[in-house]
Order: sequence, then C-alpha cells, then structure tokens
Amino acid sequence: MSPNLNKLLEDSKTTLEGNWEGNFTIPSATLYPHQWSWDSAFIAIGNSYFDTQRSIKELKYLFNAQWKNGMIPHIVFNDKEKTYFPAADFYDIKRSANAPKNIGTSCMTQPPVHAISCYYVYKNASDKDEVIGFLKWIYPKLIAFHRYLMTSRDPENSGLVTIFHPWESGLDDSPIWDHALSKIKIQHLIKFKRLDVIAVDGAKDTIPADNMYNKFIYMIQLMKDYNYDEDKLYQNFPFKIKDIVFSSILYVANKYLLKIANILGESNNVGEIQQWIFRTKQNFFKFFFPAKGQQLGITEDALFYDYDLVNKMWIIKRTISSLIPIYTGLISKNDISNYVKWISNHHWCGDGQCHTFALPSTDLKEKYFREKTYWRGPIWVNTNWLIYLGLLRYGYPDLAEHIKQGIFELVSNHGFREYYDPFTGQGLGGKAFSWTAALVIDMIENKGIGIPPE
Ligand code: 2M8
Repeated sequence: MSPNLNKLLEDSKTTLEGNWEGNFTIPSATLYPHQWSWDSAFIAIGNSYFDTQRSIKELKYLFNAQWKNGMIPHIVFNDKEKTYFPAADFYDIKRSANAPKNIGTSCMTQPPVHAISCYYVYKNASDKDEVIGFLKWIYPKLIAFHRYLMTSRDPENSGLVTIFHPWESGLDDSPIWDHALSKIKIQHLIKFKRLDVIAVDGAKDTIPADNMYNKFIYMIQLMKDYNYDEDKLYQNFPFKIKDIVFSSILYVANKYLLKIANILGESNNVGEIQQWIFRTKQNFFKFFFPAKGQQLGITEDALFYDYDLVNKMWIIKRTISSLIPIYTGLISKNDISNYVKWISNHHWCGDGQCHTFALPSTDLKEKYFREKTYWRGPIWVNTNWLIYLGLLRYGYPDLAEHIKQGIFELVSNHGFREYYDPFTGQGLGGKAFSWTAALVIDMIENKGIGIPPE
C-alpha cells in the first residue's frame, strides 16, 4: 500500500517540532541531546519548507560556535544535558586558542552541508528580503569554514578533505576505518561509561563495538595531546584519510556557495570558490579511483574508495561511500550507466531480496556487512537522499523514485528511526530521528532544490 503523504508530512513536522530545543534541534532525545553539525544542516533543509525563521535560528546557533580558524565543530553542547558521553568537559577545548570562549563544543568537524541548507532557506522563503540579511551574515562564515577545509585539511592542495577521526566522516563505524584503526594501539585510556548503551534498544547488536568505541575515545585523547593544533596533527596523527563523502559534499556545497554569492551580488571570494571547485575536479579520480585505466563501474573494483594517507593505500571496502560520487556530477556521461548499475545491483538491495529498495550502508555480500549495526549495514536516510539527488541529476528519475518510495515505506511502517535493517525494515537506533524527518519532507515536497548544480 502506498503511504499517505499528507500524514507522512504532518508526522515529519511533528518529529522536528518535538526535537526543537528553542535554539536548535537535537537529533534524537536521550541518545543525542546536543546540536550536531550536519544533522542541523539537514534539519534546516526540512524546516525551510514551513518555518524560515527556525532554520535561520538553527544555523545561526551552530555558526556562533565557529572556531577562529573557521572550523565548524561537529557538536555544540547543551550544558544542562548529561546523557551523552563524551561531553564538553572531556573535550576541554580551551586548550586551543582557536576555540570559542564561552561555548562548549567538540574538537572536530563534520561534512559541510550548510551552504546547501542556506540556499534552501532562501529558495523556500516567501519573504526573500528577510533571508538576505541572514545570508549576508553567514556568507563570510561559510567561506571561512570551506577555506579551513581547503587549507588546514588539505595541505596537498587536492581540493579533497582529510579527516582525523571516523566521527568527522559522519559514518562512524563504517568498515572503511577498520584497517587504519587496527594500526592504532591504545596506550592509555581514561575510564569512562558508554551512555549510548543505555539509550537504545538492542544496543549490543546495533551500536559500534566496544573495541571500536575505545579507539574513538582514545583518538580524542591523542588530539588533545596536540592541543587540537591542525599543523601538528597533520605531521603526527596516526589517522589521516581523504574521504569521499566529505569531499563530495564540499564540492557540491561550493557550487551552492557560488549561488549564494550570486544572490548577494557578492564578487569577493568568487574566484577563490571557483578555484576550490577546479581543484576538486582535477584530483577526485586521482585520489579516489584506484582502478586506473579501467572504465568506471565496469567491475566492482572500478568504483571509488577512500585513500589512507598514513598507510599510503586505498581502502578497498565496499560501502555506500563508493556510490556517493554520483552526487557530485563528476562522472562522465560515458561512464554513468556502468556506474549506476551498482546502485540497482543485488549487492545493494536492487533485486527484491531486501525489505525494500533503499541502499544499505555496506555491500550485503561482504563479510563485514552487519544488518543491524549502525554504519556497517543498515539503511540510513541521508546517504540514500544524496544518491537519490545524484540519480535525478543524471536523468534516472525511475531509479530515484524507487529509492524514495523505499524510504517512505520504511518511515511510514517502521517509524522515524535513525537507521533500518535492510532485510526486515525494522527501525533501529534513535527514535523520532530528526534528519530522517527533515529529508522525508524534502522528498515529499520534491522541488528539485537539492539536485546538484552543473
Ligand atoms: C553519530 O555520531 C555520533 C558522534 O558524532 C555518535 O555516535 O555519538 C553519527 O551517525 C553522525 O553522523 C551523526 O551526526 C550523530 C548524531 O546524529 O550520530
């Protein structure tokens, strides 16, 4: 039975409303009680359809916590909340001169979806003048953030972003990080209690394993030892990965930044943004496509893979990250049909063996696939949304529609959950999850605002 879209839209709005804290929206009660960077960007996209002011407030709150070097932290902490570890006291950001003085934040960043959200806010606003003031305020801050990513996180000048921690990717326990993490030996680990274990049902199977989680915490301890100084981290840190999802989003976000500059009649920085775009274009295949000389998509090895700068190797793990570049538009017309065949392949739920047609976070046939464990197999709405937009960009509306209907089925019958079991559709992780609701709103509204520009 096809879902009732009016009800789905109302339920999505109710979900976002329930998670609104007055200044920002939490991803999900108890489990994630603070503001998360890319979550907020997705949330502002959803809210832009019916509450311009709320989207503006959300993004302003996040950007008020920007570091002096331009970094947007991945978490802005709410001091009153005690159900999440690691919190502000653990990060102790005052050891960096770049950190904001009176706001508690984490020490790392997340994918830069925000310029895209700002454009949505403008497009969906009935009173455009109201939004112009906001765009003028945020434009230099967006520039500073992207410049930070293109310099401190890219001394190679590749136009591609280096992450220092799996949490920066947003895909926390993806198998992509396994090898790099296995090389990091824990020397000393503070005593701590995992609070996510209490916050979700069936936690044993659905959240990252302890050995991985310990590494996540240990790596923050190490970052602390360098006082969060990027230059020192770049020299010495044991985890440095050029990441596909992060770099793909930045590439598209730079195009939206140009659109914002155009709306503002702003010529400052336009040349710089164009250079960033050019640089990414020049290097994307060099860093992310190891099957040199082969045609893209012709075999499953001829896909995109993250590059590990420390261990000097491509990370050949088949995850949704290998398919995200469809979102960038960087794939040539000659290659696109080969590439798209993987999206509807049986390794990715394309042949009816799964509960629905939406892509799992890891190739079903790989030994590291786990149907219930976080980013190691379950379906997530945000990554499916990126692929859906990429398919629309390249003229595959039927396939895009399949993904969208798959997501609508999951949400209608299994709730606004953080992620879903690809075989049963069972909702997993956080309940009343904000970005699930926000991106469902965008897919129902279907105005094409997020289709990546040429
Ligand atoms: C998850 O990450 C946080 C750490 O940042 C966590 O595991 O505690 C990820 O799914 C991430 O992408 C997301 O932004 C965050 C909040 O929804 O949760």
